[in-house]
Amino acid sequence: MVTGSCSGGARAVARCDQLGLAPYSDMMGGLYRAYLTPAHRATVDQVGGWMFEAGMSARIDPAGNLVGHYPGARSDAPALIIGSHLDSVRDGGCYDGPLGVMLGIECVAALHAAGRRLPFAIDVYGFGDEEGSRFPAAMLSSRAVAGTLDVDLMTIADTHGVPLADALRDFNAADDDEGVMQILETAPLGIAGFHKARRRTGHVLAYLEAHIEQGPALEADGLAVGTVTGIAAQLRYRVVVTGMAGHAGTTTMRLRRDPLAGAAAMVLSVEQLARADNSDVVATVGMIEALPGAPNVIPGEVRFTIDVRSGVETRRDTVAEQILDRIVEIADARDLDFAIERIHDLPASPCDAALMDLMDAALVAAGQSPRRLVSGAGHDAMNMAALCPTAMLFIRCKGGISHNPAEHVDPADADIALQVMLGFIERLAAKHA
Ligand code: HGY
Ligand code: MN
Ligand code: MN
Repeated sequence: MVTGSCSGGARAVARCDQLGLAPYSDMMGGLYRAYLTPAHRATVDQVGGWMFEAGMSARIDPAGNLVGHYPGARSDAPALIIGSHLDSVRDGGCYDGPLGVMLGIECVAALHAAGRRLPFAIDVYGFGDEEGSRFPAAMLSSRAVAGTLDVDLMTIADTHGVPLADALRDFNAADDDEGVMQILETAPLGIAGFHKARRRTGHVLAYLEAHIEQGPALEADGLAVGTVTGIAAQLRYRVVVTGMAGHAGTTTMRLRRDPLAGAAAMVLSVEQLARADNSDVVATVGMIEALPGAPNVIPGEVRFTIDVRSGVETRRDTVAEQILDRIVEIADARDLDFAIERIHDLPASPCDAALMDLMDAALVAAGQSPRRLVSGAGHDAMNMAALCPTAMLFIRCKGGISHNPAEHVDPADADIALQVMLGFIERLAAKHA
C-alpha cells in the first residue's frame, strides 16, 4: 500500500498558493485565472512541469485541458481520470479547483516514487474552463472530454467580443519557452478540433475529483474530509430587460419605463421565491449591468444572470418556472420588454455507489470517520458522469468560505485527503487486478 509523503498534501497547498500570484493570475492584487488567457497558459506550463517531475508525460488537449499521463501495467490499460479545474472566478480563492489537480499529481508522485504500476493508467486533468468566468457557457472543457457539449462553439465570445476560436488559437500559439518544460502539445487543431478532446467511453474506468467543500458541514462536524453523494442540478439564465433611456432630471416618474427599477423587483423575486420554497433550492443573481451606466441617465437596458440549483431536479424546475412567470408579470406591469435565454441546464449528478463505498473504506483506513454529503456547488464531475462512474472527496475549508480570496485549507487536511485518495486508488486497483 503506497502512502503519500506527509509533505505531499502540504506541497499541493503550497503550489496552489504559488499559482495564486502573477504570472498565474489575470488581475493585479488578487486571483482571476480565466480560460485560455496568458495566465491560464502560464499555469498550464508550470503544472505541466510538476506533472513531468511526478513521472508523467504531459500534453494540452484540443479543448485547452492539461493532461498528465501515468501509464498502467499494460499499455492498453483503461484509465482512472483524476481531475479538477485550473480556472477561477474573479477575485477567487487559490484552492477551488487547483487543489484537486495538485493532489492528483501528488498521488502519481507517490506511486511513481514507489515504482508502482497499476492495472489502469492514471490521467490527471487540469480542466481549463469550469467556472464559466470568461465565456457565457460554463464547463466547456470537461463537457468536451465527456462528449456532452450542446453549444455552438462558433458563436461563443467573451465580454470583450473575443471569439472562443481566437482565444483557443492564441492559447495554443503562446510561446512557452518560459515554461518549466516543453509540453508535448497535441496538434493545435483550433476550434474545429475542440470536440476531439472527447475520451472514448469504455476506456475510462472512473473519475475521481478531490475538491474543497465550499460549505461549512465538515468544519461543523470537526471532520477533515467527506465522501460526496452527488452534485446539485443547475439552471442558468441570462435576462435582458429593455425600457426607455432618458434624462434623470427632466423625465417625470409617471412617464418612466425604467428597466433597472423593474430588474430590481425581478431580482428580489428570485430571492423571495427560492426562500418561499423552503427546500434546498438556492437561486442567485450574480451579475447585473445597467446600460448606458451614467448617474444622470435613466438606463435603457439592464442585463442580469439567474442561477437556480437543487439536489432535486423537479424542485429546481418548479422554482425556476415561478421565477420566469414573475419576471413576465413585472415586465408587463411596468411596460418593459425582456428576453430570457437559458445558458445551461446541468442535471443532478449522483456519484457512483460502489465508488462511494471504496471512498468510505479508504477514509476509515486513514483514521477518519466516514461522512457523506451532497454538493451544492457544480464540479467537472457532473459532466464526467456521462463518460464513467464518478467519485468525489470533499476537503474541509475554513468557514466554508469559497469564491473569495479568504478561501483557506489546512495543509494537514490536504495530507489526509492524499492518504484517502491513495487508499481509494489501491482499493480500485484491487478490484481490477
Ligand atoms: O458554480 C459553481 O458551483 C462552480 O463553482 N463552478
Ligand atoms: Mn470548483
Ligand atoms: Mn468555483
